[in-house]
Formats: sequence, structure tokens, C-alpha cells
Amino acid sequence: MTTAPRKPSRPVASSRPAAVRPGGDNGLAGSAAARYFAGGDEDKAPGLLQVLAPDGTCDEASLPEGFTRETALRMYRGMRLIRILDERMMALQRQGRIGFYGEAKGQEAAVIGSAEALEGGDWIVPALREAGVGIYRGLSLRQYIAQIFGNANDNSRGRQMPCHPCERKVNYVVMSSCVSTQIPHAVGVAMGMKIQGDRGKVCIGFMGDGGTSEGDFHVSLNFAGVYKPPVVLVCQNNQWAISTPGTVQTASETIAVKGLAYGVESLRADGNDFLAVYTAVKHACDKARRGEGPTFIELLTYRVSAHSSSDDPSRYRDESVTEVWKREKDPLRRARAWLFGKGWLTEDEDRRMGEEIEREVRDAIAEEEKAPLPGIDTLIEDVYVEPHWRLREDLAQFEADTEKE
Ligand SMILES: Cc1ncc(C[n+]2csc(CCOP(=O)(O)OP(=O)(O)O)c2C)c(N)n1
Ligand SMILES: [Mg+2]
Repeated sequence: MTTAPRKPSRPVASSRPAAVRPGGDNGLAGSAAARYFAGGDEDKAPGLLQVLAPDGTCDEASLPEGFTRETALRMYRGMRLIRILDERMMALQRQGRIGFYGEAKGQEAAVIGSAEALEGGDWIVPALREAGVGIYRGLSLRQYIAQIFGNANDNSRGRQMPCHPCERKVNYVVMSSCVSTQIPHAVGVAMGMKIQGDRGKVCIGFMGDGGTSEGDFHVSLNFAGVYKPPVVLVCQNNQWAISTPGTVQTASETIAVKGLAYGVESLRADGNDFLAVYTAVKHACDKARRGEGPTFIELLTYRVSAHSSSDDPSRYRDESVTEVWKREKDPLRRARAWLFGKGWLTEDEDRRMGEEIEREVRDAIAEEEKAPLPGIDTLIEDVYVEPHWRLREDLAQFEADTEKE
């Protein structure tokens, strides 16, 4: 038996030109970001884009062009809102006023850095930790909280488990609980945009590190690589999938390198650096808007909270490591240090911002806790245009049975 000569393997270095070049018209000349983007895909996926150092000092030349104090403060406020909201909602859960909650604590920079890069008309397909993206884009606080109470104001009328909000007005798709299903949904939405000629828009899809081990991830990346729809896929690598650590999750050098196999530009950024996240996601969104296809981004962060209100991480991980991420690597602390250093925020303004957010959250909770539950009729609505006679019979039976009790 003769064996066919092996085809030479493809050279490792990408022949695709880097999308952002040092000294180009991107305003990043000489900066850390320019050097990072100038590398080939194989340099970016194992590398780590960082703009804001942990001590709050910043490579100012790496800032996205035209980045203003107003934008910085809007993002910082967005991050503070998530932190305060999570704290309040966890307290409600512990008091038995809501059934379940999942925090995004420690991941606020990844959430808000991504959200800032989006524009009206884009689509958002979230995974577990991205409700803050919806809120930043226009999902109201009241609607977010209504969904958690599952009351009559909830867009999904109490049919979802808590923390599954949605808002049609801002194309914020309801979170699908099944890990990784968000990824084919996001690629599918972007394929639809491409087929319909809906130019200049982006669909952003999120996942966790655990999500990248599912078949859906690989199928979606393959579709994205081949058909090049305007999709930006963001993995929040918070290093845990409930009790499974990243080291057990994958043998890959990084999460980002997985995208390279599918011919998708893959970046890796410091997920606790809101400026690096924004730079990376904006780069990907701009590229998709120009019709130049998909990007996969790994945001390296850490889940400092429990997986959810039903979880106790001290049973499976070393919480002294968590303490380091909670304090020294905290994304809010880092952003605040930079804003203070730059003179863009004073202690007094910071305190007032916190009080204002606390008030907004408290008022929204008070209103939504008072709202009634969805009417029992809603149980059979929204499946057919008009409820089917069998469903009406079921409802009548249910009402008769509950009256008897
Ligand atoms: C298909 C599927 N398998 C298992 C689960 C149970 N589950 C819920 S969240 C989760 C871990 C998700 O980890 P990751 O993707 O890293 O996201 P994170 O919670 O860290 O944000 C698991 C296993 C599920 N919801 N869906
Ligand atoms: Mg995870």
C-alpha cells in the first residue's frame, strides 16, 4: 500500500492584513493597542490587550479616538449601576422577596465595555451575565426588575425564571438558559442581517468559558468563519463554570485560540479593563459594520461572586484567590483610580453618583414589588394568535380545580 504524500500544512502566520496598523489612521500610533492589533491572529489570541493597568495608570495613546470624559463617566456609571443593582437584588433574594438571582460582580467592565461599542439597531444575544448590556442600551430598570418578580409588567409575563429579561425595543433577546445556545442564535441573527442586506449593523452574542466546550460553539464558529456574517462573539472567561475551573474546562492555551481554527479573527483582552474591552469590541463592531465579517473575543475576568444565589463557591475553590480579584483587580476600583487621577471625577461626584443610583434602584424595586402578578389568562396566550379551544378548556378546568381547593 502506498501512502499519498502529506500536503504541507498551512503556514501558521495569518496572511490577512491586521485591521489596525500602527501609524495608520486609527490614532493609536505607537501605543500598546496599536502594537497588539498589528500582530497576526496568532499573536493576538494568546496575548492580552490591556490599556488600563491594575493601578489605574493608562497608556493614553491607546485610548480609542475621540474618547471623551462624558463617555468614560457614562461607562463608569453603567458599571456602578450593575454593582449596586446586584447587591440590592441579592439582598432581596436572601430576604425571600425574589426566588433566584445571578450576579455579574467583578465582570462589570466586560459588560459595559462591550455595551458601549454597540449602536441603536444592533442585536444583543446575551448569556448569563449580560443583563447590564441590555440596561445600558435601554432596557429599563423597571422592566429588568419586573422580570425578576415575574409580575404583570414583565415583558415575558412571568414565564421565565428570574434574570431572563428581554426588550424588543433595543433588540435585546431573552437569555436562553441552556449554555451555549446563544451562539448559534447570534450567528443566525447576523446571517439574517447579511442575507437581508441590513448593512452597518452588528449582532453581538455572549457566552461563558464553559460555553466554549459545547458543540453549539464549534458549529457557530464554523458558520461564522465560512459565511462571514456581521457577528461579534464575546466570551466572558470568568474562569469558572459553576464548580468547573478553567483548567478542567479546556486544554487550549487560551479560549481565544479556539476561534483561529475556524478562520475567525480572535482577540484576547483584559476583561477587568473597561478601556481594553471597549477597544477590542469596538474594533470588532467597526469591522463587522464595514462588512468584513466576524470576530471572536475572549475577555479574561473572574467570577468573584457565587455562580448564582443557589451556589456556595467556598465548597470548591480557594477563596483567597477570589479576594485578590475582588480587591486588587476590581474593575470599578481600577476605573475609579484612573478617573480620579485624570481629574475627570472627584470623590464628591463619585459619592453623589452612588446615592443617585441607590435611589433609582430602590424606587424601581418599590414600584415593581407592588405590581400585581400576571392574570391567569396569560397562561394560555401567545402560543397561537387566539388561544386554541383545547387550551381554553384546560384553563377552565384549572380555574375550577383551584376554586375547589
Ligand atoms: C446545556 C446546559 N448544560 C448545563 C447547564 C447547567 N449550567 C448552567 S450555567 C452552567 C455553567 C456555565 O458556565 P459558563 O459558560 O462559564 O458561564 P458563567 O456561569 O461562568 O458565566 C451550567 C453547567 C445548562 N444550563 N445548560
Ligand atoms: Mg464561566
